[in-house]
Amino acid sequence: MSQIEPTPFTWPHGFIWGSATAAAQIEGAGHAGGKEDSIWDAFARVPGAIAGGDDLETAVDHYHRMPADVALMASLGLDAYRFSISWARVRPCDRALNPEGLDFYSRLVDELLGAGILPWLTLYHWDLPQALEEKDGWANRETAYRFVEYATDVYAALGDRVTHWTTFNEPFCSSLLGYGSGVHAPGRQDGGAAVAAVHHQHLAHGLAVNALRSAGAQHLGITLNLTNAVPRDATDPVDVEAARRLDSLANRIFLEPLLRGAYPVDTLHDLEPFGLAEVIHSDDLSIISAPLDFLGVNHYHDDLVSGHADASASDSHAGGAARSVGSPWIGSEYITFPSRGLPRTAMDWEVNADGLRLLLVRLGEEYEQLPPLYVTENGAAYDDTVSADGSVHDSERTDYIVSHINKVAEAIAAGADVRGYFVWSLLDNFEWSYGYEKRFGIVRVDFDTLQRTVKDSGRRYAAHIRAVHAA
Ligand code: IFM
Repeated sequence: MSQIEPTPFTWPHGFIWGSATAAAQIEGAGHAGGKEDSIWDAFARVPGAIAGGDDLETAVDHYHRMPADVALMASLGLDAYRFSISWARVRPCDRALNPEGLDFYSRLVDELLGAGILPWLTLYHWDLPQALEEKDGWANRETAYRFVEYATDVYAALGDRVTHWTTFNEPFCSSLLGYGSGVHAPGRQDGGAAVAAVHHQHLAHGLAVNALRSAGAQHLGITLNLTNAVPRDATDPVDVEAARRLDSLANRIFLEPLLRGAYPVDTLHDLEPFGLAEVIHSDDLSIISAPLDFLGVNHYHDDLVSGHADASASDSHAGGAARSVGSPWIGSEYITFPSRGLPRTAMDWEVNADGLRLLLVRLGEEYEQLPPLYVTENGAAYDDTVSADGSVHDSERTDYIVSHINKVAEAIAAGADVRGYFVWSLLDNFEWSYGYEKRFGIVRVDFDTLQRTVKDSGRRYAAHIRAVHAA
């Protein structure tokens, strides 16, 4: 039995309730309809890279089950569905367009609109075409220009029907983790490549915002996974320094170029050995800071941080993988994550709903140019049990979601301009280097039969949406 009740709250008019997925995690059809390898297909072939040796070839077969999945979304009463486009499906071999791949997304958008669901499109959720990685991927500035060509193609095909466009999802993971600590595709461990990837993704974002804006797009944004880096002991300079470094590399290296047109001075200094200054060309930051219509915030947990090696470190991580303490991109010998004794999800992430409230409020206080916020991902993995009758009573996930929604309400009451909430995820799916081991869905997927079953958390979320709309 879940324990936590929604706090009575008058949600702002037009507040969007949605759910999110990503192409690589759900679509399958890994090499069908003209799609070729993304970096994740290639990474999955590296022995030991993915738990259980899992791959993305079938995933949860959304590619073939799309109309039924949209019907499921409609049955939950979702206002919006946040999905991503597979670049390797649309432009598989670097530059040639694959009309069949694009057509899948066109059909998806029509299906969503037919069901009264707002399509919320993300252009890049980590799955670079392998053909581009073979030309040095995001470490190569040219990839930013290829991204704009791809974004322009997608806009030309869908811009008549899709209103909300996100350039990148969690660039922290696809740059620093993918190129620096190697726990995400393409699995590189090269501090210089990681720092170049950050900057080239920023550039790709800014160029795409300008291109899509010129083509007529009106709701353009980016999604970041942000954390509160809380020093374990605010009077201990070692802990304070560790928190500063994490804040620099997880938050400000993204927020400040995008919102203020400059890298933080301390970040530039920390990353000097990795050549950040050298990859920045003269007009880049004015391109990167093109005005945004929204900022997506993904949040699962925040971090208590220490600079002491013995501070009972955990492996929790903001955004999808175990943190590599002391890996080249972090530029710090020790950043550790002491336990606060809070409950943990199956990812070993602490449950601290108040961290979401703090983050949303803090962003508004710290950034004068902050556009409206959307919580574009929030949710939890737990080891679900299927009852004899096939139902899934996922009370921990239900409580997690309700408690975080309550904190979004508190943040709005405290002045944060939050306009939507998307639960991660609609479906159990491929959780990157964890393979199919971790279940985030509010809908269970039986990975053998691919049958979908709405969990209690999905029913509760649907009831919440109904109640808000009825109020
Ligand atoms: O599954 C991921 C998603 O792709 C990006 N944000 C975090 C989720 C959970 O790890």
